[in-house]
Amino acid sequence: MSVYSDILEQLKQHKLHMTLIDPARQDPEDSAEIANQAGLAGTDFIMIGGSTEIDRYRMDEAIVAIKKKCQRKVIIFPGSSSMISRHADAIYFMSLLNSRSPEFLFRHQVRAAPHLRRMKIESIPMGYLVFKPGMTVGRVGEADLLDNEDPESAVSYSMAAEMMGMKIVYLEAGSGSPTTVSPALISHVKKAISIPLIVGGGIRNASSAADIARAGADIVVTGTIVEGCRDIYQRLSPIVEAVHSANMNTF
Ligand code: 1GP
Repeated sequence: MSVYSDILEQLKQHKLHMTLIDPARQDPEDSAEIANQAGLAGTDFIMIGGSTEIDRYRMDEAIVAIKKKCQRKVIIFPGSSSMISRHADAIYFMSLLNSRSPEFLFRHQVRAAPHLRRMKIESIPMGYLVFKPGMTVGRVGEADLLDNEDPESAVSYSMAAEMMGMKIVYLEAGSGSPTTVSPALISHVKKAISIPLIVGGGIRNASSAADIARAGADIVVTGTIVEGCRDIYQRLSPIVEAVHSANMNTF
């Protein structure tokens, strides 16, 4: 089964939690231990990537190590065209739709496409939207940051993503953000599209994760909270549980 079909199948049962691991922040063995603990805590998929440029060799090392310790499927969340690996199960083939730069709209994708085709990696087309404060991805990705107070723009971008054939929309506040995308805005976007909606950035506890899932996020992503954390299982379990038990009112 393709990873995208697997996501859709699992979404019939409950909302999903994904754990983002940035391979630039620790060595491959530590990335693998994060994945192992996150899997035990019930996370549904591992996303690997980030805004710091790293090469294919480092991606390979991290993914091979993760797959030895964790049964979950690994999806690349690339920050550039060099962040690809044949060891991944899939890649979000994403366009940062509110970027001012053609690099992040389509040029990285053009550079990566022949390699991905050769490696036969499943590509999942994704519309990626970055909100204030945006953090590193907002700055590096040259984003015209979207605003929680402007749901109309977020809805228009999300509709455009779906109409262009993208299979997922991702609303991002930026890794490590002090705030999240607001539940009110998530609810507007969810009503406007019929493809799965991912939300991430700044989610640090079960209550925030539950609010975001209840508002309409089909998939909730956390990353920073497990970095450098001694008890990943205890930290993550309540968040995963909050997402899994959120009402299935929207999908
Ligand atoms: C970043 O949405 C993800 O791309 C996760 O954000 O690191 O703040 O959890 P955090």
